[in-house]
Amino acid sequence: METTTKKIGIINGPNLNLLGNREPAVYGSKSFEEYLEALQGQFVGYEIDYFQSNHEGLLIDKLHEWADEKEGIIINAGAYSHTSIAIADAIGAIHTPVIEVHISNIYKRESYRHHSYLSAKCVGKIVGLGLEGYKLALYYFK
Ligand code: CA2
Repeated sequence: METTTKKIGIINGPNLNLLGNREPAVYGSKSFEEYLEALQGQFVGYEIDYFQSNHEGLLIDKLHEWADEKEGIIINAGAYSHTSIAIADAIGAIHTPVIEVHISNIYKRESYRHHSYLSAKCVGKIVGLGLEGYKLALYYFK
């Protein structure tokens, strides 16, 4: 019997490497690597690749690289979501469906976090559900 693997990429942007270390009241107390390990156990038959960078251009390079490789991409571009037309353009330029995730409820926070340049280029967006947002996005790609 033939088995297929679903290839999904998760991209986290600036400061998300600090998850689990600081601001647990806003972002929780688990590192993303810990969370990802648990996710990988729950999503058998998935190949989930993870990339984090604090640099805008590297996030764009990864979107280009994964465009033909992945069936779906989940992105939390952090604060670049609110500023980066370049990342929005990169998402708009690829055919792979992209889901935007935010750990916190950006609409309950400062008004400058309410707008994301990425949202209109993504198939959908999940906000405010903590790290579980990434899991829900994975279900979409099932
Ligand atoms: O809620 C989200 O996921 C955000 O994308 C997180 C970004 C923020 O700029 C967005 O407005 C909303 C910030 C990520 C910072 O992550 C930290 C994690 C732990 C400690 C400090 C920062």
